[in-house]
Amino acid sequence: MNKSTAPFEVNRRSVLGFSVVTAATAALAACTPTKPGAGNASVTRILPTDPLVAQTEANRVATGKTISKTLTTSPVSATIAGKKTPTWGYNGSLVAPTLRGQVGDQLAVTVQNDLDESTTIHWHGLALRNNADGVPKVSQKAIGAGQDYDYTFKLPHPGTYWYHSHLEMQRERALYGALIIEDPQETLEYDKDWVIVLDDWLDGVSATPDEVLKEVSKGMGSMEGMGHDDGGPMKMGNLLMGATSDFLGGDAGDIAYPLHLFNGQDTKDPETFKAKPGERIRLRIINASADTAYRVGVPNQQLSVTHTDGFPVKHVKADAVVVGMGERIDAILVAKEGYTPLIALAEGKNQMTYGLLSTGIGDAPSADKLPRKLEGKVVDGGQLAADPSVNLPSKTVDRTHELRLTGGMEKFDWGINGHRFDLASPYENAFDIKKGERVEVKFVNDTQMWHPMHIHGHTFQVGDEGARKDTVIVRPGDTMSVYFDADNPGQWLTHCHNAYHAERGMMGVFSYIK
Ligand SMILES: [Cu+2]
Repeated sequence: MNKSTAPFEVNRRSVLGFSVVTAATAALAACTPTKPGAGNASVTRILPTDPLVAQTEANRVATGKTISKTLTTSPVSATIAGKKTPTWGYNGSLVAPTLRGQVGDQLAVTVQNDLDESTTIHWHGLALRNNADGVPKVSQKAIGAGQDYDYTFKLPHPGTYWYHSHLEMQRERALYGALIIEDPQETLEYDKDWVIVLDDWLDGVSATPDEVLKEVSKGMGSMEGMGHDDGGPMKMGNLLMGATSDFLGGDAGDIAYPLHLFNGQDTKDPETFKAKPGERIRLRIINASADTAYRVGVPNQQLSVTHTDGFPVKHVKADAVVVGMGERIDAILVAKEGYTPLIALAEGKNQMTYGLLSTGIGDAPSADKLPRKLEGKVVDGGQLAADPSVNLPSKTVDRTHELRLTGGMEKFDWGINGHRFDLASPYENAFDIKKGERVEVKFVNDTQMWHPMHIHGHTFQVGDEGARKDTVIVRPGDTMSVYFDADNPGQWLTHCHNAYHAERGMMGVFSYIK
C-alpha cells in the first residue's frame, strides 16, 4: 500500500482496524455521530452563492480552453423500437450529445428550456462548483419554461460521467447524456472508446414516468413477494412482482419496462460499433436507468475492468459487471474477428438489450440466438479496489454520519433515518459537515431492497482501500462505510439513484456549515 502517513495523522486504516473506543479517542471530540433527526436550524450554511464556492473554483486547474454547447430541452418524437414515440429530449433527439473535454477545460453549456415546465441539469459524479450542480432549490432556481440558463464550470477530474435533469421524474424521459473527461496523463492503453448508455424505457410506450410514480406511490402492499409459479417476475399494471437477484440480495426492481435501450436502440436494431481485430476497445458503460441494474458482458470472453465512476481500479478480469443506476464501469474489450455481442441483462427481470462490436466480417447474430445468462466471475464497482494512485490520503475521521436507509415497498415510503426528504425544506435533518474534515458516511440498509446510493460533489472511497466512487450499491441488511474529504464547500444532495425511491423520499443533504 502506497499511502503516505503524515507525522501528525493517524493512519485511517489503524483507526478502522481498532476498537470503536480507540477510534473515537483518536478522532477526538470532533467525531460526532449523527442521531436520526439531527439538523440544526441555528447554524450558518455555506450556500452556493458564498464567496468560498467561487474561491474553490478559482483554485481548480485550468487549461484556458472553453467548450461551448447549447442543449435545448423540448418534446421529441423519437423512433424507439421502430415506432414513433413521444418523449422529451435534448436537441430534438432521443440520444443527447456526448460532451467531451479535458481536465481543466471550462464547460460552458447554455440550456434553452423549450419545455412547458422547469428543468435543470446535474453533472453526475463531478466534484464541481456547487452553484453548477443543478439541484433545484438547493444549488439553483430551476430554469423556467422558455428560459435560458448558463452552466459554466471547470472539468475537475478525468473519467466517464453523465449529465441529466435533476427535476422530479424528467431523467426518465430522454433528458440525459454522456460526459467524458479525458486525462492528459492517461496511462491506460486503448485504441478507441465506446460510450454505452443503458436505460430502462417506458415513456410513451406503456405510460409516462409520472403516471408510474403515481401508481407505485400507492404502495405495493399485499402484492409484495408475488411472482409467477416458475419463480419469474410478474407484471401488474406498470409494476413488477418477484423480480429477484441473488447478486443484489433479493428484490431486483419494482417497475415493469417494455424496453431496455442500448444507446437509444433496442434489440430489433442494435447499435454496431466498428473495430479492427485485436484493437483494445475501452467500454464506458453508463447506467442511466431508473429501476434496473444491468449485468453486462460478452459470452465466452472476459472483460478487463479498469475504472468505476471515473476513477481507476486495480484491474480485474470478469465475465460480467453489474452496473447499478447512476454507476459507471470502464473495461477493456479486445476485438475479435467477426461480430461480438455485448449483452446487458436487466438483472432479475428476464429482459436484455445489447450492442455489437464488428470487424466487418461475418453475420450479426440475431437477438434470439444470444444467451440470457452471464455467469462466472461477476463484480460490481463497490467490490473493486482503488488503484493506489487514487487512494484517499491517510487521515483520521473527523465526523461520522450514519445514514440508515429506511422504508419499504408496502407503502413505498423510502427515506433516510426514517425521514422522507422534502425539497420545500431541504435542510431539515441535514447532515452537517465542515470544510477540511474527513467524513465517514455509514450507509446502513434497513430495507428489503438494494439501493445505489449517490453523493453529489465528491468522490468517496469505499471502505479502506475500495474503489473511489460517487454511487455505490448497498445491499439489504448491509452496512457500507464510505469516506470523503470535505473539500468542496456548498450544499450537496445524497440520494438513492433509483428514481422512484429518490422521488418518494430517499434523499438528504450534506450541508457545509461555517
Ligand atoms: Cu433505493
